[in-house]
Amino acid sequence: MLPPAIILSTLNAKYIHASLGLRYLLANMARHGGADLRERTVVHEFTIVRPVAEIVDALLAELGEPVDGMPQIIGFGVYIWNVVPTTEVVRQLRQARPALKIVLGGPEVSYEWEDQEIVRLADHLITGWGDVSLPKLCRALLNGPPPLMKVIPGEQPALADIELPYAEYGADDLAHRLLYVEASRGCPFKCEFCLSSLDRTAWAFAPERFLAALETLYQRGARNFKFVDRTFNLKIDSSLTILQFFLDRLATDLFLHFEVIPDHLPERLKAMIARFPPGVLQFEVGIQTFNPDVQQAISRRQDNARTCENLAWLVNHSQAHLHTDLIFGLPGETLASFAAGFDRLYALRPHEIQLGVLKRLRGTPIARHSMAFGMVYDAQPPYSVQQSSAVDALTVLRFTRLARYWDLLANAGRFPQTLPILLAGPSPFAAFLAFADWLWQSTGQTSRLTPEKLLDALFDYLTGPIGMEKEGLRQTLLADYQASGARANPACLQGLLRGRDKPIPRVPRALAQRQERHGKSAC
Ligand code: B12
Ligand code: SF4
Repeated sequence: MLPPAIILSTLNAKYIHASLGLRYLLANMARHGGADLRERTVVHEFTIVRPVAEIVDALLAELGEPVDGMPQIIGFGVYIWNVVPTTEVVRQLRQARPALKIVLGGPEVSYEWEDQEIVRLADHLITGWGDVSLPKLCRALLNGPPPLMKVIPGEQPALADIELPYAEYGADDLAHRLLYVEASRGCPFKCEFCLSSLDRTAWAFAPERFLAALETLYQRGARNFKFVDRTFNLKIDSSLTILQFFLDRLATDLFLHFEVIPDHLPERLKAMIARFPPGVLQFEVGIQTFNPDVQQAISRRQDNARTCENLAWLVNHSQAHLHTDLIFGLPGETLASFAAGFDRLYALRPHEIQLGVLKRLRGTPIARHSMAFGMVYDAQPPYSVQQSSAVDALTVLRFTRLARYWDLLANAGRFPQTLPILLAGPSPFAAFLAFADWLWQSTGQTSRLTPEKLLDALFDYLTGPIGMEKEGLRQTLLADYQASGARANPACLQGLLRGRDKPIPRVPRALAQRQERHGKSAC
């Protein structure tokens, strides 16, 4: 058998994330390149934790021995999470097989690519959409005439001219991975920290075609759908059509994830959301900031009052699991104004508040504020903000630790009874910041903090600096510990856990289903 002519590859953030982009490229090889191209194309995905040498070996093995006169192509999908190791992979492949044609694409190399080492090492780069341009480039590289340009702006066809990729999800993907699906591309909004702000508008795939593809996936057993649409609730008619599709196919293991804008939840959408049972819907709701001056500076249009009303409705009247996001370090945002925003959000009790630090993504318009707002960003991916005129470098580090601890203590859902005690007072943010500072001083750790260490730390902090009574607190911690299903023996619960012979049953679906989420830079 002939070795593949084209390998499509990428390094995913984790195994659970299957690359939707590569599957689009594969699905469009026949239509825009030719049936023969499709037959000779394979997808080979890795994760970013895999050692570079192993990735290179695996790709070389897949390419087989070079055959004279038979060109081969590798295309890499380059993203913020993989650009560093992918650069190394490309460097080593270049050395091992100088004749190999290396083509790049993906958001991380679509803007400000002039200074990127990975682009220098590659033969070609397609910026933006690759669905049509990659098959055409491969055809030219394999059959001539050779392309004249190294960097090719990706063609953006009508969505009707793009083959849908869902048949490319294999049985393993269906069984073990998140299935990314896309009802629309693009975003009409202009939030300057976000790459989608460059899109100008959103384009929707024809609903019949999209739903037919979902139906096939569903019939094949798919139950876990993660919509990558930038704003699922942009056009309410299509949101309703999609939700109705799933309402008609409710199954105990159905799970749907959507990114939504918080200030657009008309009654008919609410009515539909309310019909879903617990455990099915998960909404990722970007708040980012409640500070109107900051919102204006970064061109984020958000009605804060309506946002709060809608969140309150979702928390109190729907069964959807709510992930909310805040970004620290936006131009003009101080620690105090961020704290006020956090307190406002926390008061609404969403299930999770993800705390992210601003990143200056390549191509995003937020760069225009760097001078005026004293923004300093890390030059290395993910280009996190290091300081601004509103927050100094130490405050950013202090916040980063707080965010980590917040994830472990609050978002992980392990301390539902103890957390409100810890956050009591006029400002939950201030209370948590004080705890985070204390935890850092007493442990010097932000990782390897087991649930038991955290529990003992909470006990020491609340009975020490805060002065709470020990026995009552022990009972609260015990209840949280037992409900979480953990089975070790924290020091502060010595004597209380004896006689526990049976494993304690594992808990709420929401906790069990907690997954890595997008966060921060979306909606
Ligand atoms: C799924 C996803 C993730 C997953 C990871 C998925 C994976 N495969 O591992 C998770 C949740 C882990 C994630 C995390 C983050 N993400 Co994310 N994520 C996405 C999301 C929602 C969907 C990607 C997708 O499938 N898109 C649909 C496909 C069709 O588009 P595409 O991937 O861009 O592919 C097209 C082109 O790029 C091109 N193309 C792709 N590959 C190739 C290869 C070749 C050879 C060619 C020619 C062309 C080409 O052709 C494709 C078809 O047109 C996008 C937003 C979006 N809707 O796109 C953000 C997005 C990719 N993420 C982004 C960011 C910023 C992050 C975070 C930094 C956010 C944060 N938490 O702060 C983290 C980083 C994680 C880390 N570990 O460091 C940015 C990208 C920035 C960048 N320069 O890469 C995006 C664009 C969001 C945004 N609007 O700003 N993310
Ligand atoms: S943050 Fe959301 S609403 Fe704003 S531009 Fe990005 S995708 Fe669009």
